[in-house]
Amino acid sequence: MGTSPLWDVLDALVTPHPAPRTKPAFWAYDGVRPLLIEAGDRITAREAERRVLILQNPALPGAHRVTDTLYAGFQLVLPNEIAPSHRHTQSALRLVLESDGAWTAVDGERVDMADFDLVLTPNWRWHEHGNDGDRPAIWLDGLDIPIVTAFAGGFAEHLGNNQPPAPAAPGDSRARYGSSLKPVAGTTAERTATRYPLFHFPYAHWRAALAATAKNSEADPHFGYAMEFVNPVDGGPVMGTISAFAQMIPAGMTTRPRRQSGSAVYVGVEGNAVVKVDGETYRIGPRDVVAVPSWAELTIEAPGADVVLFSYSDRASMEKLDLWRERRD
Ligand code: GTQ
Repeated sequence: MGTSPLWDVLDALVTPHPAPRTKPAFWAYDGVRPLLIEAGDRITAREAERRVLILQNPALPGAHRVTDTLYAGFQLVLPNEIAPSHRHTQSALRLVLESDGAWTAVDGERVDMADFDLVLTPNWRWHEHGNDGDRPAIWLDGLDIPIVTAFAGGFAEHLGNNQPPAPAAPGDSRARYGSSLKPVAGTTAERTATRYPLFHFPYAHWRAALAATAKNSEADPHFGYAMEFVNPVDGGPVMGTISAFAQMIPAGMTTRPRRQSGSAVYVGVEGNAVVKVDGETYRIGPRDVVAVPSWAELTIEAPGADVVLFSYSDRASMEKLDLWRERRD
């Protein structure tokens, strides 16, 4: 009567270490790009609302997840198109892969998207995307959809008859929050409507920070050089559920094996890396994507030139729930 014996399933339910349902996986950008361009012939951004090819983890096809907890997709916006404004409780980040004139507007504030810029659309912020350039714009969407689904916490609205957000000056939030400064608490310039006021992290800035750090310190054996993108308001993760990182592995280095209970998605930015995930070996160049499930053993080698990677993970969620652990071998 609506019950079942625990003893048959206890070992499967309470495991000695994480037992992810997804597995290590790889997507070559050159393989997916032609499909995305073909999708551009078949459906408009407005019809699709978001013209995206979802990265399906091969262990869970149709589950719309790249790892157990994370979603990833390649989004295409063609010249003169607009992906219309909506908002949802799912938090999203975009790593720009190709753009010459694409933009995202968050609560009415536009930012231009340049290659490898990180753009956030945090929980419940209105966002639309457009392309004022002459070439297709493509970026990787990283969302917490499986996390929000697990909590049945999804809400969404289309702009429809809602009042559009008042237009804000382009770059305004970066001016207020993007220079290691923030408006003094309780003054009128403070953005109190959001806990995540900064949503644009230009590649030129984060790349320079990584280069300067690498110049002035020794590479860490498990990371090379790794930096976390932070919310300037509190120094914490960039969004409530998702953490984001930039990493450089200097030429010739192989990182020591490492595991973390968080799952992650890595994206190639510069150079060519040999990435090993639980015994699977992937060669990843710029714009290629690798899924690293929870507790998979990860090493990264830079056999030729310096390697630069972007990654995002569920660490922000897991730390809040006291579930995050790592092991460095
Ligand atoms: O751009 O708002 O890949 O809402 C999936 C859901 C992108 C978006 C996705 C979304 C978006």
